[in-house]
Amino acid sequence: MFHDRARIVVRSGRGGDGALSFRREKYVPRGGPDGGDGGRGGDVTLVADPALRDLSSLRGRRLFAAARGGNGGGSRKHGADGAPVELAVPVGTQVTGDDGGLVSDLARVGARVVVARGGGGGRGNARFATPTRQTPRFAETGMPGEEHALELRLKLVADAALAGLPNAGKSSLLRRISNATPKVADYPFTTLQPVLGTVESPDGAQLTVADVPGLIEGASDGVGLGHAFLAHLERARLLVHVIDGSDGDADTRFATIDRELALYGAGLDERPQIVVLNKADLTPDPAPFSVDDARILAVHRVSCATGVGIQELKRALFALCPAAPEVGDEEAELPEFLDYRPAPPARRSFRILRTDRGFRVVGAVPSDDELEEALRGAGIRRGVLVEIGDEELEWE
Ligand SMILES: Nc1nc2c(ncn2[C@@H]2O[C@H](COP(=O)(O)OP(=O)(O)OP(=O)(O)O)[C@@H](O)[C@H]2O)c(=O)[nH]1
Ligand SMILES: [Mg+2]
Repeated sequence: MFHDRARIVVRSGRGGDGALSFRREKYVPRGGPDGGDGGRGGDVTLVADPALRDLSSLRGRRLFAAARGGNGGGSRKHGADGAPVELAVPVGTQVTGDDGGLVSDLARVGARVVVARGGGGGRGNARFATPTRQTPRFAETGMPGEEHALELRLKLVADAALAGLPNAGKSSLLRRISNATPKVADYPFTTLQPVLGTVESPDGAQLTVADVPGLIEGASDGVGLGHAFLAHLERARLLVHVIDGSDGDADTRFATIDRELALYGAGLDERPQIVVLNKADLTPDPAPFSVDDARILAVHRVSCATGVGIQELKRALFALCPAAPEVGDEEAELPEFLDYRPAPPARRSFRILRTDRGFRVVGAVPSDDELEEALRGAGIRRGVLVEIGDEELEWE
């Protein structure tokens, strides 16, 4: 099975706590503060890996959690950073967050995005020593990690994509022009999952072409295989509309597919097209194709069975496929090729310090709920003292 969707939960590590510690040496009655800092919590990062075909490797598991940072220790010992988690996803994976908004689009090989940022480590009390405060009796606790529910959706990245009715000969064409060997058979819906092929020109240029399942009238209402797989056409800059041209019905077939492209949306009905009238071997004298449309850059009559017209079509593909946007040309790339938007680091308007009596809260606390969550995260227990401003409370 080809899985182009997955739902996962990612959780970054909490930062380790800073240590509250004083130097103890023989014959030194009152050593200075020497509590080290806590380590950073681990991040969860997605990386676009060209070796992956689809999202099936993420489907067995739901939660991906990075490790928490280690606590600081005495003698200014720093806690270890929490081990990060790196998840490989196929190139073309789009990530949507809890609120349904696009978080990131890993459209290029090696693109990375941090989807859950590890919490910062707390500072140990050694860092709070000043000439006027030589024995700071507090240390910061670590910052919390983040947890997000994400939906991953693969949209294949191809230069061109084949579209057409079942049995038109799309897979036969991909076999003819590329290194891919999708299944071909004389019944509709032979192709059940998208296949990518690489087409090479004599001078060494390459184009990737996607073959997707056939579309039929009503696909937008779920007829046939539906049209969800048209997501794999969204990034293609050129559509190759394959039509069985062996009888006089090519114009009607063109219109049927065109309607489905428009109903799907995402601008598919505005893409430039090459129309391929296939199965030329079956009719020596075919009816003309008479659709006149500015999107149609060229019409080619071919036979995937005999190879007639295939070389000319390949040349046209290289000549007519619109150039890829330049890497770094943000205006051309965004929003379609957006591939990195870092999640903002967790920020808080207050901090929680560990003291030798319990906890102390400093800064502006937005709500009781938030404070409670933060104190729980810092490991508070029943009966422990919490100082907030001049107030002293006992945790229940
Ligand atoms: N005579 C002839 N038959 C062809 C030609 N191209 C494809 N076919 C046949 O048409 C049938 C369908 O071909 P496919 O390539 O599987 O068609 P498809 O468009 O990929 O079909 P789906 O995957 O079902 O959407 C097969 O039996 C092919 O052998 C051609 O140029 N001439
Ligand atoms: Mg096919």
